Amino acid sequence: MLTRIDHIGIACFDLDRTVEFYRATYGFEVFHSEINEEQGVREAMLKINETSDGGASYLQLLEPTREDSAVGKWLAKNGEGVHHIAFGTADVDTDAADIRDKGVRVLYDEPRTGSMGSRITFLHPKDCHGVLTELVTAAPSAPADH
Ligand code: CMX
Ligand code: CO
Repeated sequence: MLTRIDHIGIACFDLDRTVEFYRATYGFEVFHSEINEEQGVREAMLKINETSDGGASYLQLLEPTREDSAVGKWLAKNGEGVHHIAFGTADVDTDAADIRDKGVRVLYDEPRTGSMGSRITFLHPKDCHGVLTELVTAAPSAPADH
C-alpha cells in the first residue's frame, strides 16, 4: 500500500547552488547527500515533514553525474524542473507487482538501491499520464515504513 509522498525529484544543473536556493528561500537544510553511480546522480535529500506512517517526505535535488543518465538526458531536453514523484510503501515488491498486473510498465525486474539504502523502482511515464513515478521502501534503519 502506498502511504505517503516519499519525495519529489527535482533535476538541476548545479546541486550546490540549488541546495543554497532551498536553504536561503525556505530554510530547508540537507538531511542527507550521496552519489548514486547506478542512477547517474549526485543528490541531496531535504526533509520536509514526518508522515503518519512513521516515514517522512523529502525533496530530492538531483544533478547528473553523466550526460547519458536519465536526469542528464531529461535536463538537456527540458531544462531544470520537477523530474519525478515518489510514493512510499512498506513493500515495494508487492506494490510493483500489483501495478505491473494492471498493465503499467515497471522499469526494473527487481528494485534497485536508492537514497539512504532504500529500495526503489520506477513506472514508465508514458503509462502514468506523463509522470515518471517511483516507488520507495526505506531502509529498515531509516525513518520510514515501520
Ligand atoms: N517525466 C516525464 N516524461 C519523461 C521523463 C520524465 N522524467 N523522462 C522521459 N520522459 C519521456 C520523454 O519526454 C519521451 O517522450 P516523447 O517520446 O513524447 O518525447 C519519452 O519519455 C522517452 O524519453 P527519452 O528521453 O527517450 O528517455 P528514455 O526512454 O531513454 O528514458 C526513462 C526514460 C523514464 C525510461 C528513464 O528516464 C528512466 O529509466 N528513469 C528511471 C530512472 C531515473 O529516473 N533515475 C534518476 C532518479 C534517481 C532517484 O530518484 O533516485
Ligand atoms: Co527519486
